[in-house]
Amino acid sequence: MVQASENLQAKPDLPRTLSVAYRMSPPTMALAEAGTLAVFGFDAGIPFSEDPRWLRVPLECFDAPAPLEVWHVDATVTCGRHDNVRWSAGGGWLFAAIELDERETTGIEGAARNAYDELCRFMRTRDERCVLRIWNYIADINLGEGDAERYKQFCDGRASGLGDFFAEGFPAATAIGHHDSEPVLQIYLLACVDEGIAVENPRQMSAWRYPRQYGRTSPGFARGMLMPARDALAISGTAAVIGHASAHEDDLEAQLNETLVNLEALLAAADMPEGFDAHSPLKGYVRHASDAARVRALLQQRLPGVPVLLTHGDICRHELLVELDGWRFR
Ligand code: 3EB
Repeated sequence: MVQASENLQAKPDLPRTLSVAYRMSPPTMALAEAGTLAVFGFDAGIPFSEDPRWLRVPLECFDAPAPLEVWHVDATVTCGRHDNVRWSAGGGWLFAAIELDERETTGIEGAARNAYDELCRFMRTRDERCVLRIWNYIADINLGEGDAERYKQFCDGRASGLGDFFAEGFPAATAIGHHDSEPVLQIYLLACVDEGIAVENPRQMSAWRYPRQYGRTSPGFARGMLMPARDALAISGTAAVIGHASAHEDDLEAQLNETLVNLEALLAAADMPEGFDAHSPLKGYVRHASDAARVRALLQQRLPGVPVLLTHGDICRHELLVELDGWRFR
């Protein structure tokens, strides 16, 4: 997608973006603060809370103790539940999450269809109808061969549950495999009353144009999404994909370097300043736990001072060993 460059300039009249940060504090403290839209825990042992703004993400964190991810808005936040959807909203922003157990929905395709169908029905009740960013965490993502691989079944179910909901353009997204003991599909999203701008990566084919070899249904996501005020870029799951092909099979360091080149190209396409800083929370997904220390060392060298939450997750193509996503704030 080519954007007129004036579209990318800051729009100070629109609501400032929410803030996203990693913090070492108890979830109850983060939830008690004014303006907390959502709090994410990455440590399997974190105690459960009934607050709809609290979400335990089913990924092990390589940092112990794991930090929390906290989303803040400059407004009063309300929250609630709507069937299987939990949500919170304030200042024009909306967080919504759904978790469906595949054992109750005949597998991953049905779970994805039902989850997206329910999320879309919920979104149609809200004023915050512009979905900017989605995260998908899927059990056993690479199980199965060819079109039967579970990630591809997920893509089929996602497309069928969405129908034409994203006919005007896809949000930024991540789809990662988790290793939780329960086969639960977890999806959460960020939406706003105002539209963002989808950004594509000039080094990568747009995912919705991927050729048939990657599955019956092309994955529907944008490489990045500029927030409505153009003050932050939400970065989709980014790996060593050039054009549509995976690069550097079996070479962790080369894949990570290629991913960083892809991220810089995306920042440039979004007219964001180059590089990352202390206010650019990134997340790393590492396929093999034995690679975590190497990934951390390489990232500390290449992105010094940048907060990176490193998790154990499977990338949706079996040959990919590492993926990054996150935020660049202007
Ligand atoms: C890629 O570049 C890696 O299916 O929503 C990245 C981000 C990937 C999102 C998705 C998939 C998705 O194709 C895979």
